[in-house]
Amino acid sequence: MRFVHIADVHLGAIPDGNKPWATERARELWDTFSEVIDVCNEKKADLLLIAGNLFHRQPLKRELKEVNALFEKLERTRVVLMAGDRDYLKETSAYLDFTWDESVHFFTSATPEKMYFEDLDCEIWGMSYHTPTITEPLYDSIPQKSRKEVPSDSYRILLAHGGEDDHIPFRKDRLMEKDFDYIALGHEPIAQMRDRDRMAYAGSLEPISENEPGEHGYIIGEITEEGTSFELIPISQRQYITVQVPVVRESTTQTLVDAVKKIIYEQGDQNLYTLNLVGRFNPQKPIDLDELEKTGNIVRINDKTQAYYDILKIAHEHDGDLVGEYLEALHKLPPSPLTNKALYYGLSALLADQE
Ligand SMILES: [Mn+2]
Repeated sequence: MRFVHIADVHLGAIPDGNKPWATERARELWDTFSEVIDVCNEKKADLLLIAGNLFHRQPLKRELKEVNALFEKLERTRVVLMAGDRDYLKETSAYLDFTWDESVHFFTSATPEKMYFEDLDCEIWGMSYHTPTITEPLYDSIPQKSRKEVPSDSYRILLAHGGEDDHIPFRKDRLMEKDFDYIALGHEPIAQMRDRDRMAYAGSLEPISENEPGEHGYIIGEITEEGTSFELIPISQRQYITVQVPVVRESTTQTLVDAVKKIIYEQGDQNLYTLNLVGRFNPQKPIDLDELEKTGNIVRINDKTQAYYDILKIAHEHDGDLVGEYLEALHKLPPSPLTNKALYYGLSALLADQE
């Protein structure tokens, strides 16, 4: 039996809402989800498991219709889905009175229940969030596979979301003891998997913030008599990448713009970048961060630079005045990172004062 597992698709989100690429990103979430539907057909998947947060917020009826139209394209794949902490089933949720295509199976219960698919000889356990937080360890109540059940060799899958204090805490090893052939998890934004666990967090399908670096995609797997195997297939259209940009005394805004352009060229101009500026800048050549930000898809610039000062030259020029005395006082202290910080921060304050 072949399955595709996704989670945290976050349809309806507008990632980096104040950035020029936000609208495009919002659309890309839909496009990539649509690609997963094509993958299910190409790979002849039996199951598409969606482990919560298909939507980033309460879905609109029109959005459910759009999703359902995509599900209708599935040739043989059955969809099994649940509501997560973001698209939880509140009383007015559009999920509740929506009529899905017959290929779609939605867990609406607020506690774990099971579905059985006879043709696949597979039982699937799941539930939906009815509130944005759930502190009870609800998955603990799932019984172990009954040895008396006939056929006892049927496959067993769990579709689950959370795993931390406010979102249904559970211990992975305890869940594994319940004889699942695969546990399809959602909630963690970055994919996590260990083969021997037969469980995985798919991670968000497309990353929606700089806190979700690295590759994103869907998990494809197979359950056979021999066991379960699965892997993450990256499919996201963009990645968040953090780069260190060294700043030296000779650096100017233009040399940094050129350096960043090169990095973006090498690592992909579709990607979204956080720049960490490190090193020492020349106070005579301050870096124009606004100009640097225009270089590409820059999410954020963290300026961790310090001013560069020619200490000997300044000491000579300021012999006898306040700046000179400050340098002399610090010179008497044992060298340490703290002294060094005091030297640069103090100097920059005193020199600025003199201008
Ligand atoms: Mn979540």
